Amino acid sequence: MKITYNYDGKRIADVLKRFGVEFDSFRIETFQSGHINSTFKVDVRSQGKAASYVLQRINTYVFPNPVGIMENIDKVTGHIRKKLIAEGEDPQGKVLEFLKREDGTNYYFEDAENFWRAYYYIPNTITYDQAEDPDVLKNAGRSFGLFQKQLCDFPMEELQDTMPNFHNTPVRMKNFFATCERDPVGRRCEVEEELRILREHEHVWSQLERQREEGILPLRVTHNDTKYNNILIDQDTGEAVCVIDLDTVTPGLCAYDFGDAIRFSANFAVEDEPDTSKVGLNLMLYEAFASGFISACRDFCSQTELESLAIGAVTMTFELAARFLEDYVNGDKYFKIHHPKHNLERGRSQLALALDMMKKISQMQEINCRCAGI
Ligand code: GN1
Ligand code: MG
Repeated sequence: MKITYNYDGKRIADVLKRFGVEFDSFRIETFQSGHINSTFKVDVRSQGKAASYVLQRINTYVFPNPVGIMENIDKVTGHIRKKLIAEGEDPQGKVLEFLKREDGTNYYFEDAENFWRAYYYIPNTITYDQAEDPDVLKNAGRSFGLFQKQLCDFPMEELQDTMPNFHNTPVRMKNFFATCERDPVGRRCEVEEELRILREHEHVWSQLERQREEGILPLRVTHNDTKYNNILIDQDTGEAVCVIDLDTVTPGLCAYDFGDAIRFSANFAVEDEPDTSKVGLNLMLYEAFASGFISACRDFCSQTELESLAIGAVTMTFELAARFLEDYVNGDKYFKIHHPKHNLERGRSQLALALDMMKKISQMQEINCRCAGI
């Protein structure tokens, strides 16, 4: 993870004080890997004692109901914490713990555009933007599977739907097609080929949603943003320690979490690789993640759900292709970009990955069956 500093440090330190943290000195680092929120690590010293916090400014364009998100997070982390305690484990460092303000809220509304939250930094952990070690990836898979397992008895109706249709792929596609129709900044001509390919694969990307509507696939509490860098890994042991980035935890399909993780971590290349000849599904990494994830899910998932996981990977990859391309055609309003064609490149890269997955779908299915013992 690349760390640079580009915010007003004093302001960030002042925000941390709003969460009741007192200190004599501070040091700030910026975490760069998320595409949405702004994240800072703040190391403080107070009377010789050191402590570290993670402070995040929530992107209110993407998350118009940040209070709802923080209320959801409070419930979900509370549920996991209780579960760990009931199992005789110490929850510290295994589930995110957000700082509460005097009024009991776990957020600070500085003004309409600046919504903040803070949690205790979990020491000796690291995040990876790319998977290199299959054993570590397997640990991450198990941990994301376990996250669903820990929440499988959570009363889903208590969660506010803060991101309606977040992984409803047909809705995402419709949005992309509609934005292309409007063509607000004259970029549609650059995505004609991608549009054609996405339309051609409707029978693939609409399948999960149809099975959900028909009640074949059940809703569960899912994470919905299972990128490899959304899990903290112990620097020494390679164990997956804690699932982070809980903004999108809402009812979803098991296959969303499996699929999104595969899309990101089992690619030969990075998510935004501009040279699409380098992009493709690495079956060795696929198997590593799948074996971990399925080992945690096979007790509570139906056979149909387990069989939906491979198509989940293809679906999430097509979906991200459409989301990046939609943002490009819409004038780059949603995802942070680092150069003008970034979203176009991301979209094309994801599309190349989805097409490669299509060629490998039966091998993916075989691996999953073997992992699930079916
Ligand atoms: C965003 O914030 P980050 O980088 O974890 C996005 C995900 C995408 C991902 C693509 C709320 O996640 O849905 O899969 O970028 N989060 C939101 O890298 O839209
Ligand atoms: Mg996120």
